[in-house]
Amino acid sequence: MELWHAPDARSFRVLWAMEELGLPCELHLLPFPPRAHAPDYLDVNPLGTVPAFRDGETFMTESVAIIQYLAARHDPDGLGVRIDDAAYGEWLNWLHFGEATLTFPLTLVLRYRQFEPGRAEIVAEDYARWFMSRLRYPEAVLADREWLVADRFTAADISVGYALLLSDYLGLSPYWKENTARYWDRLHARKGFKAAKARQKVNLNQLLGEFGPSEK
Ligand SMILES: N[C@@H](CCC(=O)N[C@@H](CS)C(=O)NCC(=O)O)C(=O)O
Repeated sequence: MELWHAPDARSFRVLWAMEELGLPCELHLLPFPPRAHAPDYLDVNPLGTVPAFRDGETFMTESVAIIQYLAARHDPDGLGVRIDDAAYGEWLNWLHFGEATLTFPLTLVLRYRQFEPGRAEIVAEDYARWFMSRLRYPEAVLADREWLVADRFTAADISVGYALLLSDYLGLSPYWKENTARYWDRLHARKGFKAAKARQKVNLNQLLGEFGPSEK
């Protein structure tokens, strides 16, 4: 298996799942955004986004679909939830919630606060609030659960956990409520999380040097 990844981008979900599962993978670390700093990457993934993932003939570019694929193929009773399990629908819902509902608003905060400040501060502000209001759902569910679904750590926790990682990076963690903050403590104490963090550790200048600046 091969994974194209930029530190702490959504491809972190896949790296984290790989480490939880102990699966070997060839890791291609990219500077962010790859379309500017690693133009050759467009030959691998014409979208220019990370993750990109290859497993034999299978090529995928959606982080949550990839962790669902890995869970179903390699750990259906661990990271995965089987189709005939009563928790299956709820598991799918959390998987998608992590990306579609939680990560999407954060990308607007990231863009208009970090990458293009001064262009649309109101959008960043609105979507930071949007994100906080969407956190109400996991906050409520986590009142009496350690993990989101199926009474165990699953790929759904990786999906939602990544959104928490990004919101922490964006300075929103002081606004999390108690259950969410405790859940985050459990998530980043995991061996798989720490191993993924260690594996992506790279000197940014080294990465940029390797790929070279680009006009594209
Ligand atoms: N829905 C996709 C989104 C992929 C995506 O947009 N990744 C961002 C990084 S978090 C990216 O590569 N952006 C670079 C760009 O847009 O050029 C997923 O979950 O994998």
